[in-house]
Amino acid sequence: MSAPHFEKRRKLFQQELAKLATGKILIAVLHSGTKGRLDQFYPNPNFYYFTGVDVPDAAYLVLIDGKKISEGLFLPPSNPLQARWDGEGAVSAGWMDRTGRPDKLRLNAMKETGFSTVYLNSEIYGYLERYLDKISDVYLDFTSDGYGSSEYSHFFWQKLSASKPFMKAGSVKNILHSLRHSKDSFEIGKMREAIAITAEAHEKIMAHLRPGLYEYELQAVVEYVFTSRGGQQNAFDTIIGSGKNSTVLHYNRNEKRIEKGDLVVCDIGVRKDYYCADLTRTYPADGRFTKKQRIYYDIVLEAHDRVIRFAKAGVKIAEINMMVNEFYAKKGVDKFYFHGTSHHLGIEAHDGGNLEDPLKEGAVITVEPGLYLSEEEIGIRIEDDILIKKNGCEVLSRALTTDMGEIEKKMAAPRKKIVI
Ligand SMILES: [Mn+2]
Repeated sequence: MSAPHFEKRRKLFQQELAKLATGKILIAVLHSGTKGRLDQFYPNPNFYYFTGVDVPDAAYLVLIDGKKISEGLFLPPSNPLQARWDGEGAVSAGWMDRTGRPDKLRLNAMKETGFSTVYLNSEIYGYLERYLDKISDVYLDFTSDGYGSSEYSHFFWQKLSASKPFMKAGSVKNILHSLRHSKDSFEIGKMREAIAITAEAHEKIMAHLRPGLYEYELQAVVEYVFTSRGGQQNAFDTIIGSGKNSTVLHYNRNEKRIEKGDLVVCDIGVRKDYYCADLTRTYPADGRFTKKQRIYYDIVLEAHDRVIRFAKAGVKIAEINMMVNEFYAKKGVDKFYFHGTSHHLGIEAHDGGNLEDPLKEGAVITVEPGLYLSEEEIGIRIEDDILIKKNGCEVLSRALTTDMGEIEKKMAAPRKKIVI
């Protein structure tokens, strides 16, 4: 946890909420989510973005009361019995003695998180009781896109609205999208790390790929790299689609034997220190592209390069999509393309954001045109991650080649055996 980053973000969030309050009393609550019994816990991205706290059953509350803005972090209690199963959480609520002195656990939580107000999670309703009669609006995280589940917010709302039927619920979705749109240098640094690991996994694919391997064997190579470089988890399920499967956008069964002549679409990404990479390359199984594959690869690569020349602050993702569609139409291949070209990338593999909002400096988006000819078993997608700048963009994944000649050169090397 690096408290200053998170505190700065919270201040901006509070300023936006204060605008919404227009003099009324308003509260906003974000939840970290719950942990499935045998699942790895992963915090709700919005909650994490503002707190840096990675524990289940926690909440972040903001109360706007005129000029007065208060915030609180609600944490689970320390539970030694549970800790024998799940380990002790990074922080827990601890308690205050009767004179209002925090104990060791609470002091630790305050120090680690940078919050001066830490409560026990079960105190949240009691805290709200004091204001319930005066609050008219409750803002909750009803975003359902991406990783964050809004389940907890719905539950919370049900409970609140049962006792206060006239209360209005609002969603913090738009505020979150706009705050998370531009990445700061800390975030971009993290994404560079995730991208470097993911690019390395692509290099390993180019060293191992040959006909006769199963798609899952390449998946294992990829995820070996991710895990052994300290990745937390996959940013999304690894996609290794060969032959016909290369034409299925989110194919992730990875169970087919790779045959001679197949194209292999590899759409992969690691999550490292909470930040994601998302990189796709398309490789020929036997190291040489066929004539026909080259024709379509060239078209996809040209679409990809055009977007990279076009992208800069002020451009909308909707305009990028349109540009690619028009280019494909001119080439007569638009019927083989049926997805968007770009999405935001960050704490989530698909960060939220409106396609019609002009991109700002510091936004990180993917560029991933493709073409999918299912009858010919030709699926091609080339995806890079770019950082939007004032007058252009930086390709964060530039080190990973998109060039057919380069790919063939690398794949001409003797094939590495998968031995672990
Ligand atoms: Mn993508």
